[in-house]
Amino acid sequence: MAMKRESILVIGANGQIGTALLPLLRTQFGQSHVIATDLRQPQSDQGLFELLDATKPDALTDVVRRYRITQIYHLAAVLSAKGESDPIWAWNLNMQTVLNVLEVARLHKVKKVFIPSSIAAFGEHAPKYDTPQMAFLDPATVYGISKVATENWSMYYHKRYGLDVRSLRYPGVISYQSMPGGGTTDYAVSIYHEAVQGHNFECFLSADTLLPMIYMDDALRATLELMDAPEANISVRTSYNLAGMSFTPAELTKAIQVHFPDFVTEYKPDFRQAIADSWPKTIDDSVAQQDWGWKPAFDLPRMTQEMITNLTPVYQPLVSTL
Ligand code: AKB
Repeated sequence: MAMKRESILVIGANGQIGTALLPLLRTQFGQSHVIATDLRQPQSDQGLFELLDATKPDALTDVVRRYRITQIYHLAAVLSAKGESDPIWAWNLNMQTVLNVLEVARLHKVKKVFIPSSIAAFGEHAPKYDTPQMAFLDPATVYGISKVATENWSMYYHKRYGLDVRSLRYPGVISYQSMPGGGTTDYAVSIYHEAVQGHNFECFLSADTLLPMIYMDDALRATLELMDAPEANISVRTSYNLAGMSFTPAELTKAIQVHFPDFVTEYKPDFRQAIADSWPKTIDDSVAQQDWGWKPAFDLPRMTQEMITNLTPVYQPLVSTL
């Protein structure tokens, strides 16, 4: 297959989504056409990398010009739980990076930009079940507020300047490639790490907290399918609702017990419970289905099988020497 002559910039490449997305982008566009950037060096170096603080417009401009960037994936953000420890810092970091990306993309005629949003954009006054694409957005966290602002800025840049910005409202993303940091849905990743090590798990949400989640393979496929969709199909310029599956910590524990019957979860809800309670329980993503054919492939049992299969070898040497 002939490589597309694009030059792709990934901001926040060491994060949960960036780590898993980079290999796919490098396969699709070619090793020398994907530039990974982050505040810190990656743990393993697999391609072009630049240190970049995306809060600095000059530094971002320099990378975009030097590599003649045609597409930007902006994946750096302070997540829901961490953002609450320092709201003004979280707001400044999330918004400065978004505004720099949009403005530098506009000035340097970048063809396409991806900036994710989140289920955290919803709050108290959105319906909790089958939350629709168009719902009232009154988020409870600074992360959620920054995502609503990001959605509106993206739509503004599209309407005013014709910038092709695309976005998904990610549910909690579950993956084995790296640990997420600072999210409320992160319990659903940590639980697998404990289970494969033969440990029990202390959950910071209550047993019956139903939340929308998605397996990383589905989240990445959705991202690439959205970015590949013809521009004429994109009817939503704020951010698309995206559904994978919804489950509670108790249901996730049961799915893990199919593989590890002695596995036990203890429940000790903390401040993250109120954040989870402010979010949707299930998502209506019918607009994404209609516009660009979205359909998830992973349910809870299939994802659990994959997580355990991929994480077991990571801990095998440790477990067998105990
Ligand atoms: C978080 O929990 O903050 C994130 C999200 C749902 O956007 N995983």
